[in-house]
Amino acid sequence: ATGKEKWPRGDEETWKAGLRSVDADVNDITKSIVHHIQTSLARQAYNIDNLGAYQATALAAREDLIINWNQTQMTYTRKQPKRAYYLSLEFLMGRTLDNALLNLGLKEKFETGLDKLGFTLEDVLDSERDAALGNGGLGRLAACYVDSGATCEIPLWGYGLRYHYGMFQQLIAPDGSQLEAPDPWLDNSNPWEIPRLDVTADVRFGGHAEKLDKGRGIWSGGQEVLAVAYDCPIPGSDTKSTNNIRFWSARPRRGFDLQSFNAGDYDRAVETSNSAANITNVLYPNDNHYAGKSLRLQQQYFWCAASLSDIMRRFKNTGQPISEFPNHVVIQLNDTHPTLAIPELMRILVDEEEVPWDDAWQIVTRTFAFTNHTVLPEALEKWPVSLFQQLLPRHLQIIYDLNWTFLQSVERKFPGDVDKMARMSLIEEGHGQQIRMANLAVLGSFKVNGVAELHSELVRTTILKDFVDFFGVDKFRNVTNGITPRRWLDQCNPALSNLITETLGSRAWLKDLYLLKGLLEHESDPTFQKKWAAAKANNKERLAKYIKNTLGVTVDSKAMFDIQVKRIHEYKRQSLNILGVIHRYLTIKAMSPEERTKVTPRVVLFAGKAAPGYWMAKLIIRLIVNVGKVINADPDAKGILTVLFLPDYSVSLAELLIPASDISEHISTAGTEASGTSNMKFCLNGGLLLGTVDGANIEIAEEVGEENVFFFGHLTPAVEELRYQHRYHPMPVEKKSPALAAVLEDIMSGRYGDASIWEPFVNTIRQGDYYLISDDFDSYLQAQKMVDEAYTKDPQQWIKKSIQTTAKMGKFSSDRAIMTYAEEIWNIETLKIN
Ligand code: B1H
Repeated sequence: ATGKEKWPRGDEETWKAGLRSVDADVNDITKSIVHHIQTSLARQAYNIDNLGAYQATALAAREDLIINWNQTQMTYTRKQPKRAYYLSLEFLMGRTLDNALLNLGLKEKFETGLDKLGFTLEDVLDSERDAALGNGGLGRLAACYVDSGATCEIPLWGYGLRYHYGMFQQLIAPDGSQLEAPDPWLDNSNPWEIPRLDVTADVRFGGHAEKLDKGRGIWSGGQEVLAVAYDCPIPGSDTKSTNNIRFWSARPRRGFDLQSFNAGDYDRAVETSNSAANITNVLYPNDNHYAGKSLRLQQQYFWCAASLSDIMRRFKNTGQPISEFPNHVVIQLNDTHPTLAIPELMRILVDEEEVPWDDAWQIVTRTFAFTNHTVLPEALEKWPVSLFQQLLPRHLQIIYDLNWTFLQSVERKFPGDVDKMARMSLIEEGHGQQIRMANLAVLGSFKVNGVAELHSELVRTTILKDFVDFFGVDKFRNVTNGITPRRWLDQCNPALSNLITETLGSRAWLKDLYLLKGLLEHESDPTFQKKWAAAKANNKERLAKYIKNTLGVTVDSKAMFDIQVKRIHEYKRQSLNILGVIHRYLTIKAMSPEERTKVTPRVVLFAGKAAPGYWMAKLIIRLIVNVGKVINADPDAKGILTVLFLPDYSVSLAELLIPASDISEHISTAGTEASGTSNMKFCLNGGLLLGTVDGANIEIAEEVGEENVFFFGHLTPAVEELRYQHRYHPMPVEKKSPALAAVLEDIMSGRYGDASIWEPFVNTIRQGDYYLISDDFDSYLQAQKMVDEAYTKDPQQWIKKSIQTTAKMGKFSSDRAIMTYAEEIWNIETLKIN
């Protein structure tokens, strides 16, 4: 017991004593917190709850951020460096307070200050809601990149949308199904945003477009929506450099449609105003999947148009001629979602700035760079031409004109290759034409990159091969993803971070992650090994406590923690994991009590959301939950196998789970996971990796040594051939993998609920098996066996592997990634803020 069970106390005496602290800095902090409670929150000083204390603490910390923010922006304005803009429809920020305090170097002082006022920092930090304006890896990557941009002192701003509702909250029904509830994250107000009600942009939708001479046009009529800016300061670590994400919020242009209002049609007037505000209402919850909704296209244009108008205004303030634009501005497109920025900049230059068409295209194609994040065909964005005609008629004209010139140049380079022309065209013909956003993004960008070596190679040789032939290979690069070690080690794993700092003698490794190599000197030191193991044990106990509090389940924190957390998707193969779990269960059931004592105890943890419309993914969740129920209730498995699905995966839950893993699973079908970034997070925290030869797993193995990872499964080049065989020469599962056949039979026996529930899932494997579960199953079991053996037979060797893994993860800092963008793509320099 800490003696703080009855906190927050917040009684008058504690507070008054707190305000008389001897440390002047701490005194300033307590004063500021109390000041914000009384004036900003308008609440009485005593008997404040943790939420109130959090809000006041955030407002106090925010002042330091804003001072640095102002200093940074002033320096940019004065020195006019080239700036980079990261356009992302998703920023999966998670919580901010802990990160802000750490980056400002004020965490300990705030902890003391809060303590003096009767609060624990831990409870206060826990009162913050996650900002979940993203789906998964792509959105979290954007958050890591702005962190690194500020830390590396790069003039980098993010542009996004201020959704009123973030990623839905996931609930698990009694029958194991996923339920979704809205995430009204702004309900308690957001202390980290600064409304800029004076920073606005008009965005037009609909109306009609007329062509003038020389490629110029006029777009008029339709409906105008107002974009209002909300700024979110992004502090660097141990630097004053503080960058910005500008989030746009939609407001009706005039509040009401005055004509209808005066005509007495109040309902209709309010309706238009509602439809405008709808644009930034909610984040689309699809990961790696294109849904083609009109409102989504409106979100994309609204955000691109507002951001470009803002960027253009800032550029014009420099007084430079428009031809200088690409020397001052570079725009990184986070996937194809912001591709409309390309025709929009063209429209601004040609129609509004009266730049000749060819000169305008020169400017555009020196401004944009494009990151592709997936090769899955179902994720490629293609918008119906009819929808463009209705919402963005002028952009449609521009795209047609660009396509006309482009296809002529393709014809000149590859005369008579009509198939190539058809594949490369910006327009897909068919029942109703569609605009191919990836083709447009490639055409309008000077560099295109994938997010891991294998993925970039697949981009060059498969989905964008024609474009490589046309533009030359130099345009197509790789920038392997990275993660910020501040949040993903220092903040989420204080036990390990402190041990590393103590061992290396400074915190410099947090800004130069290759310094972790210094840990290798100590890998064989038994005292160090013991401390290393103790940190992991501590994190496992912390997670076990959370599981007890939320699910009421006791897990043995001495067991091996085997974790798979990510969006639920067939290509990520949570199915393979749960089928393997059933195999393990059947094996245990077949054992004698004597044999069971020799089994390595395991806790298998799953978490992740399924897109609400992705039926099969939701069925897989249901299977995991129900398999867990049966196993956890079976005395035969007691103490050796526990299986849990933790609901409502989030950044904050990741921060709890990742430091607690002994082994984590990254087991996508080869060639499908572009990179993965949680694989990096687990390994940085000393968890070992069990995975396929896919995405960034490959580069992780290169760095930490293949002897430290557990690889299995077919390789990328085999996938196509296997799929062909499934189609034309199918082999029964019974023949291919008797082990898998037994598992499928067990599922269909009704043990986990009626067979009719699971039949559609089992059929995906028996018929077609697109994700190659049956091909990889035996190899997966083999790898799992090696994991068991390595963990049990030589625990000391396992600790050594864990140390080596962390020590060799230097490459995967997002600082390295962002510096690669700066140097190799953006041609931009760092700028020290004094
Ligand atoms: C990734 C997406 C994605 N790739 C469409 N593609 C979306 C596509 O809302 N949409 O329409 C949302 C997300 N997300 C992920 O990006 C990859 O699957 C990961 O492998 C990769 O690590 C991550 C970051 O590059």
